[in-house]
Amino acid sequence: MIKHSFIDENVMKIVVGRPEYPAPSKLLGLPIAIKEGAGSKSLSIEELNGWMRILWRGREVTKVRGVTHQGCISLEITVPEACYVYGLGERYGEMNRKGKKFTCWNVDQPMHLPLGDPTYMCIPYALVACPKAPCYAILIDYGGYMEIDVCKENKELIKFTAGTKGLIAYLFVADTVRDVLSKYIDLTGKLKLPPKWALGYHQSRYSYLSADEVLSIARRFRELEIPLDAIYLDIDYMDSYKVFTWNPDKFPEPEILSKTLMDLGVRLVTILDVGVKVERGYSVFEEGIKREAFIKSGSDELFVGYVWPGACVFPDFLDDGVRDWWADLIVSNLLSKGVSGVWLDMNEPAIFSINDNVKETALKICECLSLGDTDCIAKLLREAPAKTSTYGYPWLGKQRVRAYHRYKGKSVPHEHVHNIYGALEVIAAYKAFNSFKDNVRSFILSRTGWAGTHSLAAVWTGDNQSCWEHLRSSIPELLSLSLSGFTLIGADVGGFEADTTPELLLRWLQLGAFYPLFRNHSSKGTVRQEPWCFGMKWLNLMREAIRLRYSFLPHIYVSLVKSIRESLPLMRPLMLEFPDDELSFNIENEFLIGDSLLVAPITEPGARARAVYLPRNAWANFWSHTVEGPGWVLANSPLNKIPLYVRSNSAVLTTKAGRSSADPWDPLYVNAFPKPVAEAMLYDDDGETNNYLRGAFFEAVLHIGVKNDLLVIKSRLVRKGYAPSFHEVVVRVISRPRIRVARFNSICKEVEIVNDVPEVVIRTSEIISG
Ligand code: MIG
Repeated sequence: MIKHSFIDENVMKIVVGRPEYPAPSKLLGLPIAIKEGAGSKSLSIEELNGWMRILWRGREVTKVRGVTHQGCISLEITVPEACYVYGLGERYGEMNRKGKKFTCWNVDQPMHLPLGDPTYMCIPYALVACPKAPCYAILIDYGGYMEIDVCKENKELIKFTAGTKGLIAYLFVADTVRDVLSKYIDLTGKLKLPPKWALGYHQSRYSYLSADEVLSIARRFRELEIPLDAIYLDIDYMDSYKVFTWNPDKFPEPEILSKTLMDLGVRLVTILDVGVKVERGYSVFEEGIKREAFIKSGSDELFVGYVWPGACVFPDFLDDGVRDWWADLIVSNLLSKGVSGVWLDMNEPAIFSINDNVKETALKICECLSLGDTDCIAKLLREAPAKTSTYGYPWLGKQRVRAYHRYKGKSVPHEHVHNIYGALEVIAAYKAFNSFKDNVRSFILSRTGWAGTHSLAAVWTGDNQSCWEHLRSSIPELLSLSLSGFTLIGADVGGFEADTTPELLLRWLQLGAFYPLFRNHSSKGTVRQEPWCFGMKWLNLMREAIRLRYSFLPHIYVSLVKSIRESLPLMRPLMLEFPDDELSFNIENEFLIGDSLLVAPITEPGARARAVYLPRNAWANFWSHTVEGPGWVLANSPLNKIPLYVRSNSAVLTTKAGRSSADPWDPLYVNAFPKPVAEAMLYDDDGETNNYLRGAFFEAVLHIGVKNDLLVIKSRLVRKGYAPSFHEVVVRVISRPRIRVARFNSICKEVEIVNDVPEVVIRTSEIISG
């Protein structure tokens, strides 16, 4: 009933029952799927009354067993009472999942909160963080419908239940939660470094309706000197919502549009849906039929569902050949027209309806949606025949469907692979980028995925609303994604549905300035959310918020490079850095970017201050330069400020905001808080190609120490394979010590005191020459 083998020192594979369907790890080509057979000195197992006890260096970590019942199997794993359970992919509510039951079935989730379960991206993965070591994580290698009871039925048990005869699980064990997560990321896929522009500010709207409108938006950003790196085209750029087409009247010359934008320093990102319109003469449909590329509902019959274009068929991404075909379509219709990034939507897959008896409703839903009339959708859904769903909701995606994939000549029912459909599309998109220009970094934004999608794509949290609650809840939602291995993540800044207000948008821009992915997006029929829509006062404040992002770009980029090297996420819950401080396990309205910058956003209207928990450490307030913490402090936050803190013995890199991510970081400010010694990693590369993999990057480390009134800075050059964009490095000791004399590599340096902060200027050439 239960078998095991070791993957490496920290990881074991457990099989309960007899698995029937191809494992996602294989289908997705995750590193863990090909690593097998090694032994472990630290892990061992023992049998105990039908349980498999798992020991880490002789000490029990957890117990696992499989239980079958009525065509289902449950894999049960014990959790000590003192531990927290995080993860499960994208989820709403508190980060600690204990005491609740969840569903794994990727859907279009318009409910968002608080009862929104399941969500767009469910990953059957739980991270068990214990204040006292060891910690562990489990990934169930199954892509179908699953229910996860996290210590609800039994407070010391997680139960994964699926409608199949067997399950494969991977168990990751280590002394710290950081090591567990890092091991998990290593074995499910390390992130490929994205282009620098992916970290800039992105402007989106459902939809900018013509090439002229897009250009006027881009020009407005430049005129008003608001930095911008990308503009998104939502579904209306297509001809009748047919994928891989361009509307001949509104977007007649995509190459010219993308070229004109590029000249302004702005990239174009286009949406791509998965439904292919059933229409004779439409080449994507015709070609797909010839290739037998679509999901079937019976032996000859095609599976048909209703989405934007009306009746649609769906590419069968389980098949390699179909993925290659999709990749070719992305190349020839998007990338070769000058599109820089692709935005994969509706790939759960989300389908409005499949049943014939609700066909009419589905078509009406499409109509209401394209008019942006949400009340009409709500009404239709209320009135929709209840029969549309086996799993409880009329919203498709939760329906039990008669749909079949083809894998290695065999038919695989959709319900056993549903949750990896989007992840497979991401693989196709990645392939497109690689085959188009293999040395250029890719940018893929996907709404869904599975374990490992974090290595190839960014994800956003789907259709939130313009309300303070969704601003606030985006933080635990994103941190939960971080703890599930994702690094490039963001929520729609300003809120997607409903009407934003200037204060909400401003506070969201200040928060979004520290999301790894910073995108303003809003729906049809809602108040416009471009930064200039609320008058001069707000424009100035919003511009300042977006510039804040650009001044922190060096910190964000360099921290991203470090995070990738360490297989850790960029946006971190406090607990990941301060596991010895148990209060930090429950803090959900603050986070760290990298290991040194603490961000405490304002999440309420009218607030001009907030309580901030500063975990076990001293912190330098980035704005006032006072040294604070550990413990609770009151942070001032007038409308133009978001509370930020620099961790002791570390440094945060900033620069002057330019107009896009392509502007040089010159000078580069090293905001250090040595107590007594801070270390700063300096890094730069071309931001666009993969040449950094072959050594084309600059890297150096600064040691910044304070001894009485002496500031000692030492540099160590790690690599000079690229000429960095900064010529001058300004070291600022932001904890305001009294410094009179400074030395850089034993050369005397002048100290300038600016607002009580001692500053020392170093030429990059001095660092290079050592
Ligand atoms: O059913 O393409 O989450 O970002 O603007 C809605 C239109 C379809 C959902 C995405 C949203 C996008 C919208 N899409």
